[in-house]
Amino acid sequence: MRTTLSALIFDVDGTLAETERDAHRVAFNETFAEFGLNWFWSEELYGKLLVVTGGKERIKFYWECYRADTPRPNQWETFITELHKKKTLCYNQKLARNPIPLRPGVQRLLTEARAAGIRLAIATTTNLDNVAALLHYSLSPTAINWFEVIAAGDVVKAKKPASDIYAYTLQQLQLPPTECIALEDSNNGLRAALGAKIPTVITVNDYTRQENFNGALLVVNHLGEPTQPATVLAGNVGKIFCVDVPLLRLLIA
Ligand code: XBP
Ligand code: MG
Repeated sequence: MRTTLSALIFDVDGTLAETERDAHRVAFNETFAEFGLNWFWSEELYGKLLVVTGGKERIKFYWECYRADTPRPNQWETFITELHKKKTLCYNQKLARNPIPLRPGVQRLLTEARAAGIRLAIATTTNLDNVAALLHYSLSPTAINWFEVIAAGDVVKAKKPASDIYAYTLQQLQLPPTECIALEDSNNGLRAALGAKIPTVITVNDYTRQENFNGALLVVNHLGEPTQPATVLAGNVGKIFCVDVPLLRLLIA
């Protein structure tokens, strides 16, 4: 019996759009300046910090491992929460001013999946405000309604690479993992999806290209457009032009 493809579950940062370097990183730096912290996350340093998912978690990690010399305020956790609230505001304002384009093939695949009656969901470490802003400014003001489930940020306790966000998404969709495909860009994301037993397609980007993607169904440079073919980096599919619905159905059949 063939397995049905019932849902696609998308990661956001690095998968839908290249938000990390030019939007999240910039928003963190703007916020540090506003809070009087003489910290600056260069593109290179940010690549190293991406090992930790979640903005609040990343700030704490940097403080502990790179800037133990910066005195901690009495209410450290509260300070980090406030810092992160401001960062979210900066990020949202930034996307409103300069929308980050979706990666090749993202809009095409979302549109094809909707037309084929495949359900859509999001499983991300970033927070809901950021997801809503990206969808609004980079896809369409109503695109948030395309997704039946948006599992984001602190809705689960343990962020990726823990599988909690994917387990939560499956539970909301009421689907077994074998009827879903996750789309991710990072090793942290792959581990999270595989931890929930969801077959996973990887679209690499500059920050994640060198990571380990063992266990992925397919690894490509991007999802591909008819005018911008995808390159297969790993996976037994021969030459393809795009990651489309028929290919995804074949991959899990
Ligand atoms: C995304 C993240 C997030 C963003 C920042 O990972 O790690 O931390 O960088 O978002 P993934 P917040 O793509 O695997 O979901 O500041 O809102 O946490
Ligand atoms: Mg990602």
